[in-house]
Order: sequence, then C-alpha cells, then structure tokens
Amino acid sequence: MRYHNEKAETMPRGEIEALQDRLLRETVKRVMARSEWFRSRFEAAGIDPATFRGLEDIGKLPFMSKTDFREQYPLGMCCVPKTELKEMHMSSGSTGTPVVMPYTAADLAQWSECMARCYVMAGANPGDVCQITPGFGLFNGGFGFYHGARAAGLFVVPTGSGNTARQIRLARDFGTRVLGSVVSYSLRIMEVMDEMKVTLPSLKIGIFGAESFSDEMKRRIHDGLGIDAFDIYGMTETGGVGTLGQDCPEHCGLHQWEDQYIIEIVDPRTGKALPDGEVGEVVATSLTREALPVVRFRTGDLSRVVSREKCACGRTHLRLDRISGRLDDMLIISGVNFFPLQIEQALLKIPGVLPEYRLIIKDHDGTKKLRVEVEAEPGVTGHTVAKVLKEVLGFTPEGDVYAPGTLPRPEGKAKRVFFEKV
Ligand code: DLL
Repeated sequence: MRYHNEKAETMPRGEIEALQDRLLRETVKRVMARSEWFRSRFEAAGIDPATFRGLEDIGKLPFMSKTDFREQYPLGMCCVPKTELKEMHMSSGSTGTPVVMPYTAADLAQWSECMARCYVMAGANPGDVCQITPGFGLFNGGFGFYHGARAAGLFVVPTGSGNTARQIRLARDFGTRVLGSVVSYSLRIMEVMDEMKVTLPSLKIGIFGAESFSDEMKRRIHDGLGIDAFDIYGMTETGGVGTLGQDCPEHCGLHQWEDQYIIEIVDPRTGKALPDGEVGEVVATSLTREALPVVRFRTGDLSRVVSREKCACGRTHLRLDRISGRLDDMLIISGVNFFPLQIEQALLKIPGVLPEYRLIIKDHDGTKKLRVEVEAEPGVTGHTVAKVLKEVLGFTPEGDVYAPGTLPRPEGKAKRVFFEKV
C-alpha cells in the first residue's frame, strides 16, 4: 500500500483528535480576528476565543450555509487581504446565485495535498498518464484534478470536458491509466468507445464524483471500462474536489481527511449531532484553510459514519458511506419521501436497462405524478419498469422505455429530475 503522506494518513485516532482540537481553537481565534463577518456571528453566539474549549465546544459554534456564501458574494467572508489571493472557483447551483471560494497559495497547496492523497490512494504512481475530463474554469473539477496530479507527479492530459471521440483517441494514443471524471461523463465515454469499437487496455483507475452514484452504477462503470472505480468527495465551499476525501481500494466507505477537516453528521431538522451509523447531514469544518475557512458548513449532503476504526488499507481517517443524496433532492409523491438514487438503484437491477434515465415530476394542481424515462434493450417494457419501481416506492409510477442512445446526454453534472406543470 502506497500513501502520499503516510504520517498524516495513518495517524492514530488519539493524535487526530488532539490535532483537531488544537486546530479548531486556532481557527476560531483566526477567523474572529480577521473577518468582521465571523466576529459578529460568533460574538452573537456567545463565543469567546479566550475560553472556547475546542472539540468539546464545537456544538456551540453557529452553522454556516450556502446562503451565507451567496449573501457575502463576492469576498465578504474572506479572511485575508485580496492581494494574497491566487485563484478562485465558483459554483452557481440551481438558484444561479454564485458561491465563491478564494484561495491563497497555502490553500492551493492544501488542495493539492488532499487531491494527491486521493490519487495515490486509488493506486496512481508517479509518471502515470492522467486524463482530466471535468471542465477547466470556474467549476473546481478540472483545476482540482490538475493541482493534485502535479503534486502526485502524474503526466497530465488536460482535455477538459466535451469532444468524447477525441478524449478516447487521446486516451488510446497516450496510454491514459488514470481518468478523472464527473460520474455521468464516464457513461458517455463508455458509449462512444462502443460506437468507435475502441478499447482502452491501459486504463486502470477511474476517479469519479460530483454526483451520487449507486453501487449498481459503479458496477456497470467498473465492468464497462474494466477499471477500479473510486468515489471522490468535495465541494466548492470546502475548497473543491477531493478536499474531503475518497474511498480506498477496500471500497468500504469514503475516508475523510480528518487532519484537514472535522466532519459531523447532524439531524437536518434539529442540527443535533447523530450517533455513528445514523444517516444525517454532513457538516464540515476546515482546519487549515486561510482565505475562507468553513466552520460547521452544512453541506446539504446525506451520509452516515461507517467506521472510525483503522481500515484494512492502514488509514485511520473516518469513513463515510457514499453520499446518498442532497436534502434538496428529496422528492415527495403520494406521501412517499424518496431520493433519485433509490430509483437508479432499482432500475439498474433490471436486466437490459441502461444507465441513462430521467425522472419527470408532473404537477397537476398540486397533485404530483412520477414518470420514469429510461433507456433499455429491446424486450424491456414500461410495465416491467413500473412494476419494479412499485416495490421500492409503494406507488406505481408511469414507466417509459426508450431505445439506447435516444435520451439527451448531460453536459457536466447530470440533471436527472425535471418538473412539468400540467
Ligand atoms: O462537484 C466537486 C467535484 C468535482 C467532486 C469533480 C468530484 C468530482 P460542487 O460543484 O461545489 O463541487 O458540488 C458539490 O456535489 O455538495 C455533493 O452534493 C455533490 N458531490 C460531490 N462529490 C460527490 C460524490 C464538486 N462523490 C456537491 N458523491 C456536493 C455524491 C457528490 N455527491
């Protein structure tokens, strides 16, 4: 087993907690001293940096949310002078109001470190050809994979997004071994490889993220591309892709870089901490970031702590279950609450069903109905799809089967759910 930073990645739990405790106190002091926004927020919550007791008091710190980022656009929460900034990334999300993350040189080094750990954890070696397919621009995906690949000593083929046939030719000609991608784009690559009748024997490692993906989807990507598929986690607000962590070759949860972030799982309704094993909202606190540290940032993502024990890979950092959805993705139809991922999981168990699907929510005067559109091989009927989904949902949706290659392909992150007023 190779590590990028063995000392940090295999640190005994007692040491991790002592480090988190110290860095949390320092973070609270620093953000209160450097940012008026943090100072007034924390003072209103009765936080005094002189008496704040670190991990023991974490529950007293107020939460941060996406709304804070949006209200403070562009640099309202920044904790360093603008002259120290070296880069920024931005996500617009569904509302279109930007969320901005600025970086100092040290922040870029921290991002590179986290990403390099992810690459090495997935089995990448110095000199490996690494093809980066997320866009290079405001989205953090392309640059994040890039910074980390440099730190891990890889040979970067920075294709960015689009032109799938060219991606495949380059992967073949340069012998790409490591592919970084948004989950749904790997499906597109598989499809075009089939059309071109090209195989990529040198491709061994796929690092995928930015969207939830079911075990079924992971298995299909794994089998279709003949690779080991890894699930990488991070977001604009924590500093980008890979800042939080990834699964290791054991695939038994996503290791969270706990020397860099404190991860809590809270009840989304009450904000109270949940015991390990229970599903709740992931809350992240950065411990080493300078320009815009996050303190108890409510990610909106749902997961649970799988284990805090040392993993068979030797890493000691806690493992989260794969992200099962976002709180704002939850759908309620006929009184049943469910997430798109549950549908994906059930659909992909049906033989002949392909991984491209859309959920259409039809709203008729407040009464919602679900239509599931999915591509499948001949022989699969809408009736079969509806019957299988009834078992998962408890109500019967409309099932609509399309020929392979006919549903629109997503650009960037997949949009699976569409709302229609009828
Ligand atoms: O999507 C970072 C990223 C880029 C991750 C490329 C992996 C690959 P944002 O655009 O800010 O950043 O979106 C962050 O995407 O809160 C989750 O809801 C979702 N997400 C990210 N990684 C995963 C994952 C990037 N592995 C939001 N599984 C997060 C499920 C994920 N959802």
